[in-house]
Amino acid sequence: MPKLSHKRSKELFNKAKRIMPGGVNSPVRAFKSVGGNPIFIDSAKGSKIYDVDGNEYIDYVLSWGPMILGHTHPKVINALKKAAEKGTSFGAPTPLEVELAEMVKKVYPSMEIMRMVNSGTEATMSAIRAARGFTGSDKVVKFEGCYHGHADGLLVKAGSGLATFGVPTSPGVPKDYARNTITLPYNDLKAFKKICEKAAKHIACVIIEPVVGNSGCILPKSGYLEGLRKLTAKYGIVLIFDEVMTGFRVSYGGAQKAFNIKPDMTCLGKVIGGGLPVGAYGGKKEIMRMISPDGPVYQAGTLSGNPLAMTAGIETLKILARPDTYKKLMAKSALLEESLKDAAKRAGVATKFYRAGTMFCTYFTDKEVCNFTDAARTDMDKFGKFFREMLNSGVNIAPSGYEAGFMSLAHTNSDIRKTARAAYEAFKKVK
Ligand code: HOZ
Repeated sequence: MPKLSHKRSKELFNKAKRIMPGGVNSPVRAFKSVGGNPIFIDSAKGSKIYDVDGNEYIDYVLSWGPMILGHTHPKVINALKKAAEKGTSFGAPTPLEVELAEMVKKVYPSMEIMRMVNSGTEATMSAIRAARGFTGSDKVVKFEGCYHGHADGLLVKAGSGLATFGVPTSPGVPKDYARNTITLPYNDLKAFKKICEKAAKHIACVIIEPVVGNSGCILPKSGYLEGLRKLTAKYGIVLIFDEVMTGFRVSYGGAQKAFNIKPDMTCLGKVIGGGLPVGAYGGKKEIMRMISPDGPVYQAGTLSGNPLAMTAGIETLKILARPDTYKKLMAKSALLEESLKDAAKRAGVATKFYRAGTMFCTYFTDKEVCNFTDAARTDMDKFGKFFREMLNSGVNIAPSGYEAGFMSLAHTNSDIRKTARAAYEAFKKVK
């Protein structure tokens, strides 16, 4: 297949490198671990994105998850146009934020009280602050390979953004902060039990991606999340589900619905902003009533509850609430799974494919991937080659073997067939 031209993207990347770190505003976008130059995007529609050189790609990055309806959904765009004409930011309450919060609570009843913020990073750091304020303890337990945004203290063994570049923990995080973060292997209940027995009174909370989306797509072993729930309840530790990625993706009600676990607190982002910058954190009344001005734990934001972001979220959730939406999303995701597994098998390349609802990942390995160590042992060189072949065939997957892929409502069976054909050719070259 002839190579696609990326002339304009290359020129822009060279320009960008002179003015931004690595030429990007978020590290994984720089393509460093997969080789080549990032493509600069001009526009997007439905399941496709278009780069500045006029190339078309079937998109499985979907802005790293939020575009579950597909890009530029007319209902979202029209509502945004109307909302923009009324004002883009007021720094004051609006009916929209109440409407979105009520819509979210309907699907995530564990979020009895919630607050809107501007990103997943803000949601997780604020949830942890609330848990610390509530318990009076400082320590946080997180799991290797789980990413909870880039707040100090959470950048410890934090999966994709760091793992892609081989840095387990970021410099610039004071040792005193990192000291309060206890990191354990994911899917290892014994390790968690041990730490509870040793240090429960110092632990404010446990934060977890219930399905790890920042080391590919790692599923919880049967009984693992239930075990965490039981132990945290026993020891009075706040259990925080970081559903920024899994929310509305693993199922309509997220991982908590799919695995039937009620966390004390939940963080959302991505999908609930319909492609605009949004995060939300919420949970049990008694914890959330600690937040200012109800309580003493301070957290604020000029753009929090922004009317445009709320509008995009509301329109997205309205469509997600339709009775047939998830049936369609799950059928498309299952078809992609079946087609990619079949392509790898026919090409004779060893891969493991994992899927949780509309999130998925292909690892180049013949061994099961149950935690970050397993993910790091998979063949990332093969992944890089596979990525480049797919891109050249017009299929955009995440530029890191530590990231998940996503399905949208806009993907057609023909997109999926084209993806499977491209994957078969790419798998043959990778072998
Ligand atoms: N590692 C981030 C998502 N899991 C990357 C986000 C971005 O570059 O936009």
